[in-house]
Amino acid sequence: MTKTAIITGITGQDGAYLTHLLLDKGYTVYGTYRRTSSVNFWRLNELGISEHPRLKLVEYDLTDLGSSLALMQKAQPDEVYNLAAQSFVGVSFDQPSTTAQITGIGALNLLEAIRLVNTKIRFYQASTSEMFGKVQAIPQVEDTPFYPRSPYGVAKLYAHWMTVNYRESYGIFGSSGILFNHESPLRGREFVTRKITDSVAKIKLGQLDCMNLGNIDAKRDWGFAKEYVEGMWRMLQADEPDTFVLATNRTETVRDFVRIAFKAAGIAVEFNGTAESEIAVDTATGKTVMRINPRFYRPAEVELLIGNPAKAAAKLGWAPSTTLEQLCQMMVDADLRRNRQGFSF
Ligand code: NDP
Ligand code: GDR
Repeated sequence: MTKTAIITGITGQDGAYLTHLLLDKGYTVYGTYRRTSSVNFWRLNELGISEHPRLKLVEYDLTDLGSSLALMQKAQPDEVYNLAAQSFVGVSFDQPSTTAQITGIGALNLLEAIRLVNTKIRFYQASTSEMFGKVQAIPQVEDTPFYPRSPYGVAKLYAHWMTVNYRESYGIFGSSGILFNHESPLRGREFVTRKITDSVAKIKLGQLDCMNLGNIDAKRDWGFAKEYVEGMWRMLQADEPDTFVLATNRTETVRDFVRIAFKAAGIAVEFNGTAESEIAVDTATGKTVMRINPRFYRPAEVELLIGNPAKAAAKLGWAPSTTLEQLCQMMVDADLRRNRQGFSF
């Protein structure tokens, strides 16, 4: 029998990849987007699925419990993937209340709707390595203590514990995926990897002289988003609901990512200076192609993330396979193509 799924946040990176995956598996997908004056489905268009006959696009506000109830009653889904969020850590410091409402209470509204409409609906919560924040162990695993360092991390932690609580209180199949950073050519340009690959492409094409970054000492565990949405799906096909880390178990600094991205465009760089005066110089031309701008520093930083996905490997058969160099090459190539065409979302 074919299944029906709701995916909240279909206009985002993961929403697009997960929709593609579920449509391929024969699902009917209700993809939610929020009302704005100009909705943007560029990611669904890039994947060629925006007009798919089994994709139903529905307007939905996840801060509204009534909207969540109506959605659940209308779609009668087998599975719900809650990907919608105010997902940008930097913005969460400027908009902490909005972030709490969308990223925290939004998940609760969906859980409440499942409790009231049909407790057999399976629920996936998009949890995050940002919940580990000021890390208490290296590498981080499912039972590493949490210590969030931003309003976003705190809101996500609330949603995570609500998922666990509804599992234990009402027997709802609620699984929480603690996903480490995952990137792709569909990543938003406000996030550091895509900001870097888009800037590298523009510098290569002579459309930009230099990029400005914040803390390039931060270390992240970066994987490929397309592989991570497969892990989300596997979590809801398991016999029992649970919490799983998805990560690559490799960590690099933002500085390393800059170097790898320039290399992917055929440009060698060297770094000079320290702290706020650090720059990256194109070794062939002597031009400065990256400088630090403290505007991009955060009030509190997550310095080091590295996750061990051994539990997901053992219980879900999930493992990442794309290396950081391959991922970066894919992103730089896509941004070169888009910027050559004068199009870059
Ligand atoms: P994106 O920022 O690309 O997408 C977020 C989605 O949420 C967008 O579709 C956005 O819609 C939607 N959204 C935001 N606010 C609202 C609202 N008020 N009502 C309805 N929808 C809203 O995120 P990703 O795809 O990268 O991430 C997916 C989820 O996974 C997020 O919850 C994120 O926090 C989490 N996560 C992501 C990781 C990553 O590395 N990518 C790692 C761990 C967790 P719109 O287009 O209108 O803004
Ligand atoms: P993150 O991703 O905060 O890890 O959250 P982001 O790419 O924004 O930052 C990663 C690291 O890079 C540093 N940095 C900069 N970041 C941005 N955005 N812009 C800059 O110019 C810049 N310079 C340095 C940051 O300080 C940080 O240390 C992402 C989001 O997708 C979350 O939703 C998700 O939960 C986590 O990943 C896992």
